[in-house]
Amino acid sequence: MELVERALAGDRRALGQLLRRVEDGTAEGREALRLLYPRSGRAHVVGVTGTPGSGKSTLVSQLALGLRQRQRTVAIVPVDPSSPLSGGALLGDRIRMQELAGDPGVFIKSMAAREALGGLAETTADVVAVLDAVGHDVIMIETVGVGQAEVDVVRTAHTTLVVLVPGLGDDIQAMKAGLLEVADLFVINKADREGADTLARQIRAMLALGAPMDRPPPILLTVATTGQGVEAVLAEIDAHWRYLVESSQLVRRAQEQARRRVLELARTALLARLSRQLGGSGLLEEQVAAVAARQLDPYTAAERLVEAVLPSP
Ligand SMILES: Nc1nc2c(ncn2[C@@H]2O[C@H](COP(=O)(O)OP(=O)(O)OP(=O)(O)O)[C@@H](O)[C@H]2O)c(=O)[nH]1
Ligand SMILES: [Mg+2]
Repeated sequence: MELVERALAGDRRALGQLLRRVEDGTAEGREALRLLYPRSGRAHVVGVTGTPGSGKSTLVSQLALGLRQRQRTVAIVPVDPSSPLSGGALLGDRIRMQELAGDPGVFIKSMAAREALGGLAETTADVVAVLDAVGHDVIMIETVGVGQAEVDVVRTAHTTLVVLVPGLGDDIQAMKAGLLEVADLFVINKADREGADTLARQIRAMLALGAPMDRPPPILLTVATTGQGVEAVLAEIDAHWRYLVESSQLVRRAQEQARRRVLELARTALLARLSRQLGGSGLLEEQVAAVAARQLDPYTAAERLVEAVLPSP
C-alpha cells in the first residue's frame, strides 16, 4: 500500500492521511493497520489526564521538548471527546505547541470527537499503533479526565500521569471519580500557586487508604509554564517503563489488552453477522414486539435470536 510505504519512509503528509483513514475505519485504514500492526509495540505510550485547565497541554509540550533533547521522537495525541467541535481547547494547544511544530521529530495528531464506530478508546488505540509502527519512541495521549470514555482512553497507555492543581476541591472529586486508580504518577502542576504541598499530603493520605500497591505512584510538583520540575517527571516516566519491563507487567498488560480487544471485536463482528442473517426474516421485530408488550422476557428473546443464527450443538 503506497500510503503505508510513504508513511514508513517518513512522509508526514502521508502519515496524516493514513491516520485519518484509520480513524474513519475505512477499508484502506483496516488494510494499513493489518500491514503496520506487526511493526508496532516498541513505543512507550504515556497517558496524560487530569482536571480541565490543569496545564496538561503545557506539560505535554515541555515533556516533548525534554524528550527531543534526549534525541527521542515524539507523537502527541490530544483527545477531546467532550466538545463535539473540539475547537477552542485544541486550537489553544496548537498555538502553545508551536515551538514543537517545526520539528520533524514531533508529530501531532488530534482525535476529533465523533461517533467513532469502535469507540474512542479503540480508535485511539489504532491511531497509536500506527504512530508506534512508523517509529515514534514516545506517544503521549492527552485527555481531560472527566468521563469514563477518557478513563478508557488512558487505560490503553503504559504509563498514566494524572495532573492536578492546588486549591481546587474539584481535584479530590476527580480522584474519587476514578483518576486515583489509573495514576502511575501524580503531577501537581501550577506549584507556583499556594497549596501544592497540602494537595500532595491529601493524595498521599488517600493512597494510604487504598489497597497496598506494588509501586505507589510518585507525586511530583511542576510549574509547566517555566519547565520547573519537568526533568523529574521525565525521569519518573522512564523509571516507570523500566519497572514495567523488569516486573514483566509490560508483557502481561499487552496480553490483557490484546484479549480485551480481540473479544470486543469478535463481539461486534458477531452482532453484525446476527443482524445480517436475521435481516428481513422479521424474527428480530417479532421478539422486540413481544418483549415490549411484556409477553416475553428479554433474556428468552435474545436467546431465540442467537439460537436462530447459531443453533447450539
Ligand atoms: N500559574 C501557572 N499557570 C499554568 C501552569 N501550567 C499551565 N498554566 C496555565 O494554565 C492554563 C491552562 O493550561 P493548559 O496547558 O491549556 O491546560 P490543559 O489542562 O491542557 O487544559 P484543557 O486541555 O483545556 O483541559 C494556561 O493559561 C497555561 O498557561 C503553571 O504551572 N502555573
Ligand atoms: Mg489541553
